[in-house]
Amino acid sequence: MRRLPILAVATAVSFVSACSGADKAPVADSVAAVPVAAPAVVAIGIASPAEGDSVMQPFTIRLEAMGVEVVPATGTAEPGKGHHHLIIDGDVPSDSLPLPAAPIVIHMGDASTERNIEGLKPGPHRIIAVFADGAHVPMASVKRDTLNITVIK
Ligand SMILES: [Cu+2]
Repeated sequence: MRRLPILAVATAVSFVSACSGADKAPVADSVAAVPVAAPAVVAIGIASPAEGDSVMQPFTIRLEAMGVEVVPATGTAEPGKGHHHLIIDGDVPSDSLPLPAAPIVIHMGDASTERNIEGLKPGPHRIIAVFADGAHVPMASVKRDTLNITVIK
């Protein structure tokens, strides 16, 4: 008869510790549910027009940047900072030299993120968006974007 209370206490203790263990489980679950930061995306993109669109001139190219800061061109390279360039109907001249001031290269050194385009001949055109540092050298770590459109008029 004397052992019964001891057994009851032991049972109560194990119940409490089971409960406290159960209480901790949701905490562990909520910690696990905290979103883990995805790998940083470092890229620029042409938000509009959309790939394959037909456009009438003038039209506006809108750019977006992820993982880099768009700043005015200063002539000096700074990590993680740069400005947009559009290359129209041509290839990127060099991956390691400054983008030239050429008719097919539009420098957006004022840190703008959109540009009105006109003067293209009707027909298909390819536009490459390239992000370059303050010295206009393409940043290899920033993914580029290519847009193919058809100019109607
Ligand atoms: Cu530039």
